[in-house]
Amino acid sequence: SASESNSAMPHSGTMPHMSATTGRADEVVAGAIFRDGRLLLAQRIGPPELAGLWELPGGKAEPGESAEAALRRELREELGVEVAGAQRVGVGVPLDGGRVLRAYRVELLSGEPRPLEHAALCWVDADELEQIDLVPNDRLWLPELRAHLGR
Ligand code: 523
Repeated sequence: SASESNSAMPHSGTMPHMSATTGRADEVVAGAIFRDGRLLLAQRIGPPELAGLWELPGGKAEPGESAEAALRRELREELGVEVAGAQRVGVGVPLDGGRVLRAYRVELLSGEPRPLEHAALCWVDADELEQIDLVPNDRLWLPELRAHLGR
């Protein structure tokens, strides 16, 4: 296989979170959709420790899938919308299991977001973003999200 023949990345076969094609840790992608000075947040249903908290919607990229493709797929599944682009926002967050969580600004092309896999959705302005209970990882992106909202 490609991974066995490439000595620069010999371990991807035994490290399921590593991409055999890029040698980078697989991602969990999270999408920041802005509209009319507001940011879309989604309320998690689970697991219990995250249920009720708000996040940038997204999920695990598939092996070999680009961040932009993963965002298109995940936001179609979770919100029923079409998005494009992938502009990094804030720090990457190492997760248990070796993946890295990264946020990206995406542009809403079509569809009105619906909570197909979340408890609810909301659009927050800069003041509301400060008040809402975000999942702990997503709080790390507050400075950049605030800046995108003009604060
Ligand atoms: N986060 C997170 N913030 C955030 C997302 C989209 C994900 O902290 N905005 C974390 C939560 C989980 C991990 O990343 O620890 C995977 O996210 P999840 O559960 O939304 O991804 P899925 O839906 O692809 O995962 P499975 O249900 O396991 O397939």
